[in-house]
Amino acid sequence: MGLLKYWDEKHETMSRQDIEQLQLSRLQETVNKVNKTVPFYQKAFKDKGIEPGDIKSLDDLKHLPFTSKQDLRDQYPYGLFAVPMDDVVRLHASSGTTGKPTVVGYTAGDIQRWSNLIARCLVIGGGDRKSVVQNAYGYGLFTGGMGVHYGAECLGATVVPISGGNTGRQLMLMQDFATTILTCTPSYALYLGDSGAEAGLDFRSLPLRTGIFGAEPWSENMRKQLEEKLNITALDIYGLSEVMGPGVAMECPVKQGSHIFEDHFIAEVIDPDTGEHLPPGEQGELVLTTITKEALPVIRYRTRDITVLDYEKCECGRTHVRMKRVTGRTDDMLIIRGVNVFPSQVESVLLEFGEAEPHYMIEVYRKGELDTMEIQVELSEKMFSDTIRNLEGLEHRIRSRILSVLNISARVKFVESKSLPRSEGKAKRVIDHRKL
Ligand code: DLL
Repeated sequence: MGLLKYWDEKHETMSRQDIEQLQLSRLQETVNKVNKTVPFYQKAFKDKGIEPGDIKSLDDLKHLPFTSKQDLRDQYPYGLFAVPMDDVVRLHASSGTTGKPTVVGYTAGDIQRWSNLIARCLVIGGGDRKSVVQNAYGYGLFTGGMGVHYGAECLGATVVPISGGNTGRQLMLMQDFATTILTCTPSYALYLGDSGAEAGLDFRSLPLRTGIFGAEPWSENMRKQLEEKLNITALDIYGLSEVMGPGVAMECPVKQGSHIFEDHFIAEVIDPDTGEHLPPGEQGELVLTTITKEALPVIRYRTRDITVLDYEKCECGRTHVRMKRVTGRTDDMLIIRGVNVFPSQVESVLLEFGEAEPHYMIEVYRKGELDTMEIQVELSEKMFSDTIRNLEGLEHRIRSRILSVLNISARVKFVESKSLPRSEGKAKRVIDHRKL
C-alpha cells in the first residue's frame, strides 16, 4: 500500500446523492454548451425535439441522442470539437472502421483533468511520489502512452517513458531503475514475465509491486498468471479515446470491478438492439457521457463494450459505480496486441489489390503470449497459377500495406479461389482462437 489512500478523497467518496447532484449540474452545462458550439448536437437535439432546458433530472438523459464512432468519422477530423482549434493543445487518434482514424482533441484543461484521473488510478494501485512507473503503453497517437505518462508526472512519481516493445531493454531497466509499477497491455505483461523468466530473472527480487493493465480484454485466469509470474498485484484499467483515453475507470484492490469516475462521466448500460436503458445488474452495452470535457464532449457515447454496472458499496471506500470486466463487444472490432482492428479495414486493403478476391478469413492466435493475425485470401484462378516469385511479391505488398494502414503485422496466406467457406447469411470473417 502506498502512502496515499485517495488522490481526491472528496470526489472519490461522495455520497450517491452528491454524485447525482454534481452529475446533473455538469450534464446541464455540457448539454447547453454542445447545443451552442457543435452543429452536430444542435441538429441531433432538434431532430429529437429536445431543448437543453428539458434536462431537469438525470433520468432525462435517456431522451438525449446517442453518439457513435461513425458520427465521429462522419465529422472527420474536427467536426465534433466544441472549442476553436486555438484552444486544442493535443490530438490523439484511434482506428476507425475503415481507412480514416477517429480523431480526438484536448484543451489544456482536459489534459489537466485527464492527468489527475490517471494520478487517481495510480494511487488506487498503491502509487505515490516514490513510485517508479515503467510505462510500456505505446506512445504516439494511441492514448495509452502519453495519457499514463502525464498522470504519473501529475502524481509526482518518476516515469520511465519506455513505450511498448524492446523486451530485453524493458527487463534491464526494470531492474536498474527499480520499477515499482508496470503499465502496459496484459498480453505484453505476460510476455515480459515469460521473457524475464527465460532470461533467469527472479521477479521476487525486484521492487515491482503493481501492474496496471488494460486497453484489451483480459480474464481472471490471466490475472492469476500475471500475479504469479511477475510477483505483483495486477489491476484492470479501462478507457477509450473517444471518451478520454485510459482512466475512465480503474479497478481497486478489492478486485470486484472497476470504479467509473462518476464526477467526470455518466455511465449507463443499454440493450444494444433496442437502445433501451437497462437496470443495474443487467448485462448490456456501456454508454458514457462526458461532463467535464471541453474540446470533445460526447453525449451518450456508445462504447460497444459489454459489461454490467454494480452500485453496491465497495470495501475500498470509494462510492463510484463499478463496471465488471468487459466481456466482449457488440461490433466486430478485434483488439490485437492492443491495436484496434476492424475486419472492414482488412477488406478495404485487400480490395486495393486487383489480384485478391473479396473472400478472406482473419484468424487470430495467441502464440506464447503474443497475438498473431493471419489473413487467408482467395486469389483469382489466373493469379493462383502464377509464378511463386510474383506471388511472393504480392504477399509482400499486401503485408506492408496492412502494416501501414492497420499498424500491425499480419501473415498473409493465399488460398485457391472458392476454397474459403461461403455463408448464406452474415459472412464469418474472423476466427479468434485466443482463449482469454
Ligand atoms: O485502449 C485506452 C486505454 C489505454 C485503456 C491504456 C486502458 C489502458 P482505444 O484504443 O480507443 O483506447 O480502445 C478502446 O479498448 O472500447 C475496449 O473495447 C478496449 N479496452 C480498453 N480498456 C479495456 C479493458 C484505449 N480494461 C477500446 N478491458 C475499448 C477490456 C478494454 N477492454
